[in-house]
Amino acid sequence: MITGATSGIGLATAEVFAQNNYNLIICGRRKERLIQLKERLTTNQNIETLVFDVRDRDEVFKQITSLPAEFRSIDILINNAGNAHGFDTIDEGNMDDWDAMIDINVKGLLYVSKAIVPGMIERKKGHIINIGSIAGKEVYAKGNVYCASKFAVDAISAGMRIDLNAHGIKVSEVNPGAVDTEFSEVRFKGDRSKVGKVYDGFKPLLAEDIADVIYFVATRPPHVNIADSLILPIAQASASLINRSGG
Ligand code: NDP
Ligand code: 8X3
Repeated sequence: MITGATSGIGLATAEVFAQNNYNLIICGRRKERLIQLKERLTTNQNIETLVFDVRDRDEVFKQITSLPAEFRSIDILINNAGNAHGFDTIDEGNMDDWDAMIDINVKGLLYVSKAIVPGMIERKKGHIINIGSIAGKEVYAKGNVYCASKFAVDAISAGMRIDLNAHGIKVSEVNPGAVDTEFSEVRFKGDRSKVGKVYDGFKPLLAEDIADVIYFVATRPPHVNIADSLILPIAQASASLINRSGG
């Protein structure tokens, strides 16, 4: 099950797993995109779509419990849905943006996990892969609340790993640096003058690069857990140091 499969990293991840014949549950708010993706990816495997906003706790549970019987035993949960909203100093931050980041990136991830983890515990089997960020390892200027939401993902991942240790459930975290997706469109609310500058002068990661890592993490032997990983474009040395001399 992949949340945020309508775009970017989640979509590329759905493609990789589909190519490898996994049955998939693809989730997001944009229903049309999910339907098209299902049509495009379906070959021999089964693909189910679930349309819900991860912020809506009741809807999260309603949708997940409505899954047909053959989809209820979720083996791998990829908690990917999330975004940055806004890029402001703390005094200038928009409180609706703060709510969105905390409600989606943190609470949404918790709601989805809460709906799925008890089944994994019952089956004594499962793998949760949380998509964090370099922003969950280092704070950068104007990153404040987005960084806080991803630091929370980092803490929740470590906490899950401890609490689920006795149940044989793997918990992994994949933390990308700059990836060229719809992420900056969302962060800058479609302002092309700002979006266009984010990847100026260097080659960012592609969603496919992260999808490959997620697939690798998900397909290690049963005794191996890649607990944490940080993936950067070669031009990026830290959250705030990117060599933009690449033209
Ligand atoms: P995109 O904007 O391309 O994709 C975001 C996905 O999240 C979409 O499928 C969107 O689906 C889904 N989503 C957003 N809000 C909600 C919501 N309220 N309810 C349900 N689904 C939601 O960005 P990325 O692919 O880059 O982002 C994926 C993850 O990777 C995020 O967690 C992001 O923080 C993280 N990340 C991204 C980096 C980057 O540089 N791009 C770097 C590090 C981490 P829909 O709108 O249809 O609901
Ligand atoms: C996305 C990467 O550096 O824009 O999580 O915060 S960054």
